[in-house]
Amino acid sequence: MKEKKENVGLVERLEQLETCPELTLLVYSIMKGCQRIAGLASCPHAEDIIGDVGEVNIQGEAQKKLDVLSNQILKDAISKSGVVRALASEEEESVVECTDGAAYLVSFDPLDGSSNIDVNGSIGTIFSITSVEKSSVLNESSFLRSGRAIVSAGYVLYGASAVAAISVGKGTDLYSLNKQENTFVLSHPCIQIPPCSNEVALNMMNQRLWDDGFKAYVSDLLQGADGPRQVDFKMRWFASMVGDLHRISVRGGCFAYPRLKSSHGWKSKLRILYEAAPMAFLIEQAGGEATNGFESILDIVPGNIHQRDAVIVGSSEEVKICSSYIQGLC
Ligand code: AHM
Ligand code: MG
Repeated sequence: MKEKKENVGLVERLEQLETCPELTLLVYSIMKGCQRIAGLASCPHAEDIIGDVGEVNIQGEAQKKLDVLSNQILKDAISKSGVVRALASEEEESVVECTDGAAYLVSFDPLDGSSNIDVNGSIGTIFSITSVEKSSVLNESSFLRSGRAIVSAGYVLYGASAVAAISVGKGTDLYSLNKQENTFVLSHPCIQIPPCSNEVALNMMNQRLWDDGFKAYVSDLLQGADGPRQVDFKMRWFASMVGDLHRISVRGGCFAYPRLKSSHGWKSKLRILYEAAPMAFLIEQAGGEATNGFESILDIVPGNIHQRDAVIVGSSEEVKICSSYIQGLC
């Protein structure tokens, strides 16, 4: 991974990448909102921030106070930028219209991994941006495009320190938040995820619900050096996609949240628009791969804004191997 030579701020880096001014303004506005969330996340004992709101969101999940606050902060930051036609959030039932005739749509998960809020664990924000015809009619279907339409995506991890990954389609850069100056500075330009890794991120407690292909993949991983893979694997699971994908961005690995058997057929946990597609964009821009086991995440066109799918993402060779098992080829 290349180390930075001098302090390069977010806007300067976006200008280096010849990003158009409106998109630079939008990414900057989102990151300003994330800086506010980072401030809130770093004072976890404040009573008005920790705990449940007592409401359930559109996903059927109990909303945390920090979920609600983060959603409002990002809605404000995005709509005040003046360059966004509408936004879709994991915490909002329907799309929210912003500025008439503006050029961009933003989809985001304001605070992913919210089960970690109360325990000071990894949490993060995920976003993606697409362009929209200024004169087109705006409705939910404006958001229902494949991930190939993404022009920029990013995540911010509110961990031991706040770090971010951002791509405007010219590689993926890592940033860290300089708390003294309250700005994101470039830490690692154009990261490249190693194609192979012996670290996997998955929730073993779902084993009984996996399909046979994924069961066979994990069974071979568990045999380590004594099995067909001939190498010992390590498991890492933050229960925070941003935390797990940041580790993978830095040193490689494979994150897998496969589909699970339920009484209503197969179901998946992660949302295409807010989690899977932005992460797939960032990881592909860094040389990794992302699939639902059968097709590239970036080729999937969601049927509604909250649609979910299986996600296998990370080091390219390991993602390919995992997909082969899911397809019954191993
Ligand atoms: P959330 O958006 O409700 O926080 O759920 C998404 C999170 C991911 O960050 C994480 O990878 C996964 O859910 C963890 O799921 P589980 O609790 O089933 O291990
Ligand atoms: Mg989420």
